[in-house]
Amino acid sequence: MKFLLGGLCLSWVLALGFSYPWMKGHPNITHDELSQHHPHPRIAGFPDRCDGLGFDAITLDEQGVTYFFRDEFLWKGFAAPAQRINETWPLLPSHIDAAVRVHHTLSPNENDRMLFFKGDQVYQYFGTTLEGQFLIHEKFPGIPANLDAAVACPIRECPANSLLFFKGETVYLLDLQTKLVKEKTWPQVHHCTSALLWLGNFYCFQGTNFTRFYPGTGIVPSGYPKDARDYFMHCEGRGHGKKNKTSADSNYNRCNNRSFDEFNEDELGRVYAFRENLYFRLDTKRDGWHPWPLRFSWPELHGKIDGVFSWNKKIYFIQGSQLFVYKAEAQYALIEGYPKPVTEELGIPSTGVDATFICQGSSLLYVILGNQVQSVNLEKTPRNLGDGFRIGHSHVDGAMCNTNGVYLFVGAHYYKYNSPSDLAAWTSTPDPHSISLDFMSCVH
Ligand SMILES: *[C@@H]1O[C@H](CO)[C@@H](O)[C@H](O)[C@H]1NC(C)=O
Ligand SMILES: *[C@@H]1O[C@H](CO)[C@@H](O)[C@H](O)[C@H]1NC(C)=O
Ligand SMILES: *[C@@H]1O[C@H](CO)[C@@H](O)[C@H](O)[C@H]1NC(C)=O
Ligand SMILES: *[C@@H]1O[C@H](CO)[C@@H](O)[C@H](O)[C@H]1NC(C)=O
Ligand SMILES: *[C@@H]1O[C@H](CO)[C@@H](O)[C@H](O)[C@H]1NC(C)=O
Ligand SMILES: [Ca+2]
Repeated sequence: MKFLLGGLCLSWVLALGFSYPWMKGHPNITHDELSQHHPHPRIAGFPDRCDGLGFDAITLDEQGVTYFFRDEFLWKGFAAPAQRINETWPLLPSHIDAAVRVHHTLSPNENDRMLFFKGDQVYQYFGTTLEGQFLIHEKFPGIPANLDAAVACPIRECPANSLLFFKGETVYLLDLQTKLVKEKTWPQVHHCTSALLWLGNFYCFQGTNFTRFYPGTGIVPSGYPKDARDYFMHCEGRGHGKKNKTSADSNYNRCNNRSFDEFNEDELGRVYAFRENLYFRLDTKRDGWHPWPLRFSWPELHGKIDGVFSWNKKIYFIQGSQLFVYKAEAQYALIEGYPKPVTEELGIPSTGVDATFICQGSSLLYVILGNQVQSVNLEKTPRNLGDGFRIGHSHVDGAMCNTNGVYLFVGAHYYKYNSPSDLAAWTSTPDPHSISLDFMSCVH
């Protein structure tokens, strides 16, 4: 998937030969095959996904493989040729209306199920096993038959685990916990023929066109619609393979052992790695990998981040002398008045910050400058740098604390300490580990 005008395209990434786990869905396609910029072979009697006719439904399965459905066919992943639906799901009808992978972590019997909608019926599968067939209005009271599209909105992307259904002008938001249905009309998102959540981003497809939207508001950022053939698949003469970059030095290549600027885990469990103007989402790794521009989540942010931390349901970014503070709800929103000078806000220097971290449940912010770590109690006013300590690294790129401990990121490696006090009391530097192997799921 691509975003030129500040991004890259799937076919371009494939052309650069990103290693296999970059995305799922083509386990039988080798690295070398992906490196060649050829569209998939056509099979007589089977449709070509590049014909511009769009899809009946798109969804991921419980392993993170994306499926595109049309008529009695499906395409598995982003590059494979068409096959018949009944080869994978023998009892599923053709010409489905909508498909969705349910996230319902509080209800294991419903979590990670695939639901297929057709007419007034809903088919529930776990993997390829049909678990039941229901009437839509019985399983989901308030949701109409003959849907256009459906997409799941898990708790990290929506205030509650929800399903979004599209029919004509209307969007139906079903809260899976309370079973309440809200109806919305979103002027920019309607008549979706299929819908998809991929690595934290929501898409409404209208035929081969698609728009990205925010599920809380239905707002579409500028630049849409785009043509799915340039982003979600590999089509001859399409895509954007012309960028003058090599995979070896590209910021986009998460596996090249180049440094990252920062890492952060927020209070909703969203984990990010930041590199220049891009971020990777780590908690969605089972669904694949893709670099996104910062503005996809934080429209006001551009360029290298010096420090990031989450505290009090907000996410804080230090960029040079400026501090950006966002409300960290399902969708991030810049708090009015920001950015503000970091020195006034946090009492820390306006230059030289290499990394910041805070451990959940604590209000003690750690600021790393060179080999010095100093702390600020965010609950005190005025905020001032407290006592510091030295660490055994002359420079770190980024730092993060989560329930497992404190991680310092230096070049291609990270060093793990059990706690801030463990870091303060260091006598010898722990063994370096590979960021690309342990954080970015790269295989070598
Ligand atoms: C990969 O190909 C082999 C042989 O062609 C097949 O048995 C296997 O099911 C395929 N794996 C997947 C995940 O499609
Ligand atoms: C799938 O459908 C095709 C066409 O209707 C049929 O020829 C084939 O036998 C079916 N395969 C299975 C596994 O049901
Ligand atoms: C797709 O988008 C283009 C503009 O980018 C528009 O001209 C075309 O009518 C759209 N097609 C559909 C099916 O909405
Ligand atoms: C690509 O970049 C290289 C080195 O920066 C340069 O020599 C070359 O001319 C560029 N190619 C194109 C097509 O812009
Ligand atoms: C990155 O580092 C890992 C671990 O040291 C190594 O196995 C791998 O080959 C390196 N990758 C590249 C692209 O240099
Ligand atoms: Ca549809």
